[in-house]
Amino acid sequence: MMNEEYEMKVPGEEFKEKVLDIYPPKLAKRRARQILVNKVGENDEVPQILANTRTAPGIMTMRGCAYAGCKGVVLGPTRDILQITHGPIGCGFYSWLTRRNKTRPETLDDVNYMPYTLSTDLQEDEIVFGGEKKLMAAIDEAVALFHPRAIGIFATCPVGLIGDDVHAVARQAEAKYPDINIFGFSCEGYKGVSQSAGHHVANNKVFTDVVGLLDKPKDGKFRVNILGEYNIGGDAFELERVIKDCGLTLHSTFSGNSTYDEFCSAHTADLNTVMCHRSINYLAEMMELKYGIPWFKVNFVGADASAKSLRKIAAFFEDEELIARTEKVIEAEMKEVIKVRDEVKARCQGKTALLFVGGSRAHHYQEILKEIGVDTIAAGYEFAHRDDYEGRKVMPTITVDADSRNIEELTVTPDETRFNPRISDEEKAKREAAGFEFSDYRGMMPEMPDKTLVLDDCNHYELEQLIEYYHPDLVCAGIKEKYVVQKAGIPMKQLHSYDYMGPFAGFKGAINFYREIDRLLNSNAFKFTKAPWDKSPELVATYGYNE
Ligand code: CFM
Repeated sequence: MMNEEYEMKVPGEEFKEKVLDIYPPKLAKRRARQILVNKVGENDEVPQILANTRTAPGIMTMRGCAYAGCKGVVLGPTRDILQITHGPIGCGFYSWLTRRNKTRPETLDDVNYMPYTLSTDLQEDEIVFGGEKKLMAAIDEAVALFHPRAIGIFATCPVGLIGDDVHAVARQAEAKYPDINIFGFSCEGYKGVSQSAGHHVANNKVFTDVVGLLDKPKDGKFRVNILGEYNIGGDAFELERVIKDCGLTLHSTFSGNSTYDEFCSAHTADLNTVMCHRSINYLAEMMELKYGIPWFKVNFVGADASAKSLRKIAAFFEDEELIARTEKVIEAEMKEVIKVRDEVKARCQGKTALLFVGGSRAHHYQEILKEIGVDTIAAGYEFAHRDDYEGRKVMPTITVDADSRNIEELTVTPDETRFNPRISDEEKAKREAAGFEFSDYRGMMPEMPDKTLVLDDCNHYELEQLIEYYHPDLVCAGIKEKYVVQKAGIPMKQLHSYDYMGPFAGFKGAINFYREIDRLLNSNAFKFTKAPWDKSPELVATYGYNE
């Protein structure tokens, strides 16, 4: 007799049932809305996912905190804004370059604060009696040592809990040092459910206190900003090279290899291209409203995606010479890419991967893996919102809850003197009708095959279950996952810091990535690993929880 139940079940559904089984009923019900078997409709409709909500206490989440999203992610890669962490020393120390965001000052005399980490090193005394004085003293000390032009102050959890006001201290400090732009970020770790809240806090402050301070455009006919590119492992260096070759001027990168002046004058560029929409779509949107700069989504992970993005930028400017030059660059770069790709693909074709990364890479890296024949069978974001999964078009239908209401939504109006729409509404509408997409992104799920598994805020228990169930050839995630995966005998690539490698963006980056994945997939090293649980018995327990 046929086992009907078995015959009917899609593997993803079966996995989901199995994994939810261990949770208490209430949590299982919630997780059931965060673990989905993908299904894409004709117009990109996908199942609705529950995202950007609190992780259940006790779960070993892969997420980080709002402070990490603000200080570590968005502001961290600028080299000449002096950044002071107001809090215990650990917060500053662990946000100090572990993400491998690089920078390259133009001359040896140029300011670079990135090799330093500055913290107020809060102690019990300040937790009891307040830390504002210590913060002011830290600013005095930093000014005397470094003479910076701009200082950012970042609040951590305890600072918020005891009620220190980083903004008030910033104002006092500015009165004392009128030549220095001093601004605070309310990015206490608990401010939101993940890093994502910190991105938004950072975007708001950079927009109100930095962008627009310097009306000085860079030279060049086609001036482009890249938003959401953080120069991990040198990604921005590779993009700078290619963009220059095409004949474009890179005005400002937010924030890989960037400077304060580039932020201040970013509003003078002709176009905003958005790489990681999750972390910075707010700034793109606000700059369009205030200054009239249009934006669209690009992706420089993968050689084909890079070529597509460059073509889109060239098409935007409608300049024959630029278009021809861009095509030439793509043609020249793709020669080596295709050579390596073919060689690597022959060895990697048909392998499978699981991808769990922040808020855009779990999507972007599926494309580059596909280029060498590696299929992503399950993927998820740590902290993305529904639009990152389902497409920007669902944004108006996203419910705002108490946690997201925590973050200020700025009301932005056109700048009285500097609002200058780079293209008129009619022109924009005309181009959109012809298929050119502005202010949009498609989301991860519409680009994943049916029956693949999508998990929001995947945790360590679920990752272990996934490995056991799917036996993937490769897992891509972060440092907290790395050693568990390797102990299971599976190669693991960190897609946050790239471990020790990079760049992975652009054409040369794609070649680096193909080669790295080839080495990981086709070396037997991890199969020889004996995990501790293979050597000694594992303790098993069940929740003593009853509804
Ligand atoms: Fe954007 Fe990022 Fe990402 Fe992100 Fe990040 Fe990162 Fe990331 Mo780690 S900004 S959302 S908060 S692409 S640090 S460079 S790798 S989780 S997927």
